[in-house]
Amino acid sequence: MKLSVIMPVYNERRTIEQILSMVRAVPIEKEIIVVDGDSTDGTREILKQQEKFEDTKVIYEHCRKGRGYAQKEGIKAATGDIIIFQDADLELDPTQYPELLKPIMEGKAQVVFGSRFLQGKPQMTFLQYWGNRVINIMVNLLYGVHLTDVETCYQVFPRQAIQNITIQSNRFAFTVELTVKLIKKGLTILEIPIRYKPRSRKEGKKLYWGDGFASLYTLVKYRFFK
Ligand SMILES: Nc1nc2c(ncn2[C@@H]2O[C@H](COP(=O)(O)OP(=O)(O)OP(=O)(O)O)[C@@H](O)[C@H]2O)c(=O)[nH]1
Ligand SMILES: [Mg+2]
Repeated sequence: MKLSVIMPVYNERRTIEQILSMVRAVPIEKEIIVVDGDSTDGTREILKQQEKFEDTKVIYEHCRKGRGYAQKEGIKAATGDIIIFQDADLELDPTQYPELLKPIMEGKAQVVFGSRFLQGKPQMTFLQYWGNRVINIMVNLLYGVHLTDVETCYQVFPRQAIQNITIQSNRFAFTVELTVKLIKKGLTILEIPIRYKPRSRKEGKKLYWGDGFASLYTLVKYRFFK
């Protein structure tokens, strides 16, 4: 069983090395596919050094095309059996991978999501918290599921589960589009609590409120019009 860790990166020179070594330290057979969105802060130079590790492949985009686009490029290049996404910040801890993979390996779930809301309320801003809640409630209502975190970065699934799924979103709405398409395909999603340490915009967070609206539009569109 090989894991493909797909890591979209844009201007993360402060954390890229640390997160890569944290991912490498997880005792699982894996490949790491970093997709750089034409970073301008020195991240690319750091990535050039990181390519010396046999488990690390870097895709250098010619211009910034969005996190979702990078995730799609990563999926195309992946050769592992199971896929997980990893942001290049330190919001989520890779030591949680074994727990996330276990239900899939044991055949107890087809898809696993790490939920940031199953262990109490994370330290998010008001807007982030309610943005997440509203999108989540809408997915539950419109798609008849009982999920708590449809916007999580830790979406874990067998690579072949998305072979016939095409994702249109190139930005942050990728996550919710993938969620609703997995649901529409009839796959069951099991949630597992994860620890989450949100970072602020000052620390480099790139998600903004407009992405929340794009996600809402996406989840309504695929329920009624596609
Ligand atoms: N290649 C690429 N990576 C990007 C782009 N925009 C953001 N990223 C990366 O995507 C990851 C997520 O960005 P964040 O700003 O942390 O967003 P977030 O709020 O944590 O997003 P969620 O995990 O979905 O909640 C980070 O590693 C970013 O560097 C982009 O346009 N291209
Ligand atoms: Mg992040």
